[in-house]
Amino acid sequence: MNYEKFMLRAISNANLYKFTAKPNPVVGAILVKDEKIISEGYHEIFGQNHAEINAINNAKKKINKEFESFSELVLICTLEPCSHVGKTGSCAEAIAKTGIKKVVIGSIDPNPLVSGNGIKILEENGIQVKKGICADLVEKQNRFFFFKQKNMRPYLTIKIASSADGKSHLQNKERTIITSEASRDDVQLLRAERDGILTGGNTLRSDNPRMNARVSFVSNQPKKILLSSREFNKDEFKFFNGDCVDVHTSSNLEKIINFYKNSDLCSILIEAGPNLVKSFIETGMVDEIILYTSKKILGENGVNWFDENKTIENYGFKLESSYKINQDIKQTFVRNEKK
Ligand code: AOF
Ligand code: ZN
Repeated sequence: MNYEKFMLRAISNANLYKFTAKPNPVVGAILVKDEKIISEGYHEIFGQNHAEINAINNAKKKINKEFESFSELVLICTLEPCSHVGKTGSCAEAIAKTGIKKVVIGSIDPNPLVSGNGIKILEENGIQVKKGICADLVEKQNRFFFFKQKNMRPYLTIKIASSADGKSHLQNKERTIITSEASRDDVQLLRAERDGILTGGNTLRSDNPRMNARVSFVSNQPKKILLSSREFNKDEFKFFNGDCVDVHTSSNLEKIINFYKNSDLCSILIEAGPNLVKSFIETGMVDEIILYTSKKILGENGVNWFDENKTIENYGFKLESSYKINQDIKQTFVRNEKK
């Protein structure tokens, strides 16, 4: 059987649910009989059925029509079926119960709760397991999830909007809009793609931001995180807006990020002012910086993003991609050493 063909289909269709499955990985499962697809299932919504369960339930509708017994079917799944009972039951146990005899897996699940244990359950039940089909693609499409499990902390991205002369905003002025509407729409996508969004008390007070992902499709919203040692009245700020916000009063940034090591969050977008951004970069924990630069000049009254003679490159980042968004330039920098 051409496993790769079905695996590529499962990987590609799983991705359709990336905004509603997050912070869970996207996962796809296909049941095949003699090169023919009997059913498919995907992890569509965070907290709901895993892919394998959806594929099995969809196949049950065809039993005694397109096949007689699950033992005739091969299960192709992009990620190792889970062994644990989480928000839903264990997929490996559910697969074993059906009588399926062969399972083909894309990648091992890096989640320490599962890693290798799902395969163990399958094999203990006499199921033949083949693994490692297109594993690199599964890892790539779930890059934040894999990063989090390997590094025991969320992937950190800093977003910066800068004037042509390297400034963040005008001194003693409320919100300064620097980049174009198109660039600001692009930021909404960055927010939708990530699991958390973090800002500081200064940005909260000067900009009164909402910091939700305003996109024109259904997306799970990033969890809001605020760093502020000062007291404030929640009713005065749009950031709270009935949402459950994590407020950290500590100034120990490593400790704050490590707080998320056992959470669901696999990625956090940091949208803050120059002081907090600089402090984060200095921790050495930042993985990516996305810089939007406009043609506007803020001049002498502008506040610099970085100190004189400091650039993103000499903080240890390298340019990965750049392109124009109308008159603005978007550049993505990643940390020099490979994670
Ligand atoms: C699977 N199939 O479709 C997915 C899996 O909180 P829960 O119960 O939804 O479990 C989430 C964990 O399950 C997630 O961290 C990852 O290890 C695994 N995801 N496993 O067998 C799926 N989405
Ligand atoms: Zn599962």
